Amino acid sequence: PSETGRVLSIQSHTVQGYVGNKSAVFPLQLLGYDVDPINSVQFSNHTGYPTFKGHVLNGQQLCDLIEGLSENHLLYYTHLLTGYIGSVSFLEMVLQVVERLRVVNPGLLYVCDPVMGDEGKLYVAPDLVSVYREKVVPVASMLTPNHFEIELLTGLRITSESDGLKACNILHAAGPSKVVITSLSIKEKVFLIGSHQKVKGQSPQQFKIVIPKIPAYFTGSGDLMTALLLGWSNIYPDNLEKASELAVSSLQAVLQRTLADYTTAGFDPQSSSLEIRLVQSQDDIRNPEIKLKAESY
Ligand code: PXL
Repeated sequence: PSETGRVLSIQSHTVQGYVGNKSAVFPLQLLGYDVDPINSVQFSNHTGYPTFKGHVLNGQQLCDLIEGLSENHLLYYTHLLTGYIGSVSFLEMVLQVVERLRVVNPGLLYVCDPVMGDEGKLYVAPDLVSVYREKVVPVASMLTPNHFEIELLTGLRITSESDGLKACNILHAAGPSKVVITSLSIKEKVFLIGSHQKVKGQSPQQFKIVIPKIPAYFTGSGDLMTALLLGWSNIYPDNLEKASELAVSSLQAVLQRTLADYTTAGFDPQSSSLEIRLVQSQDDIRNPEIKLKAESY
């Protein structure tokens, strides 16, 4: 394993519960990273609850924080991590942050979860889609879209595994050397598909992991997954298969514990989305047992 790193994580903060930075910072710290969180929003709770209160950081306020770090020569990071972003102006400022971080460290890796929607439904402003496609994809080092998001990014309708692989190739040609489709639903099955283009212009190494379906809905699980993929793919930089096996195995352990805890408490796991049991799962994050294996294409 190579040395671990310094991560700037620009994501949501919720007072209660685990989404955004609340589900990414602690796992990365457990894996040995220094993590500096910038909270893109501070809300009482995630937006899936009946109500929420709080404040949104705007692009200028993000710029102010970066300026403060820069003035004190504190802008050296090995990784930038972003998840849900609510407006074009904030996303445009993130693009400027990528540029500034790469002036300080040209080798900075940008790990981007292009959060736009799920299961055919867009849950961000439609004008974000073209900014992700045209400006973010070209500067990202690793992308972690879901099924719907990679369709939006590539314009391909994906109904087979080979469509998924083709979509990864399109993204590689546009920028990122690592693409992980975190969930692809094909004929009642769910797959993770990973693709690592080790040399620009050459064909990527591609693999799948079959993912067991869990009968519940979890909020923040995607944010955790991207953080784990960053964490493990930096520890095993030439082995995206192994990094993905570790990340998926950890995530499954967290979700299984969450489901078991809610069920034990007499709660119907179908009735609303579940807050992940992150703190209780630290052994599964630090030291996951690989239960799900990758199959190469
Ligand atoms: O997990 C994505 C996410 C990020 N940020 C906020 C959210 C959610 C999901 O509900 O509410 C504020």
